[in-house]
Amino acid sequence: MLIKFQQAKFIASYAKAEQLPPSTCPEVSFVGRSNVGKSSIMNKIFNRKSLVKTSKWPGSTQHVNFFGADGIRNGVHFVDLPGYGFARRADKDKERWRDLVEGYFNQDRNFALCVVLIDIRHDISPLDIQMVQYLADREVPFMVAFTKADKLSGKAAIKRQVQALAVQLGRAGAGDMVCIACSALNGEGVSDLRSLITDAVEQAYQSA
Ligand SMILES: Nc1nc2c(ncn2[C@@H]2O[C@H](COP(=O)(O)OP(=O)(O)OP(=O)(O)O)[C@@H](O)[C@H]2O)c(=O)[nH]1
Ligand SMILES: [Mg+2]
Repeated sequence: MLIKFQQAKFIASYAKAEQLPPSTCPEVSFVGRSNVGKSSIMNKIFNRKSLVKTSKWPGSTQHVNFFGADGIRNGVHFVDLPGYGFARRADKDKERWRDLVEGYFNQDRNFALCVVLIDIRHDISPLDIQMVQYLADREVPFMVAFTKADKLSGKAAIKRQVQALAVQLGRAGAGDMVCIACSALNGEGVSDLRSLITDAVEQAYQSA
């Protein structure tokens, strides 16, 4: 493995988009509904228990958190973003989410890959569709990871559900995209995620 995922380090946490430093290497970001497991899958990718802060309660990640890993050219940054669709969230919090997430993607940055996480047990939500279309509009390379695959029983059920959800995304006009199942609990799909991330970062270096 080129990228030294296991030696990833916390870099910094930003409460406002304008505090973000210019990007210095390809960035891999994680987006999705609040509580879908963004921070958890990052820990699993890094093979670390709690480098990235997670919680049982939605709204755990409130800032844009940067992590870094070496091993590939000038390195790679991983970006943990706050989640969307937290129903009880106040308008002020929603505004902050918009400022942070749209603020991040609106900047002129080296976007290698955005991993959109969607719970494998639920239908695709309008917010997921909006997110995917938003990334497509901005030409940010992205893929979809259906998470919490451990909650379904058996490989056949997982495969069927991945196909069904991919069809839902396709029907919504989201276009073609890589879709995989993963789990932060049992590690399913994590090695595939690591290779997809590595390829995307290499691609970003080649096209820079
Ligand atoms: N069974 C199972 N639970 C998971 C998985 N991934 C995350 N969880 C649980 O889901 C909850 C939320 O996980 P987080 O990683 O904090 O979710 P998040 O998407 O970062 O949430 P926000 O920061 O609030 O947007 C925690 O209780 C996790 O233990 C998974 O793959 N399988
Ligand atoms: Mg989080």
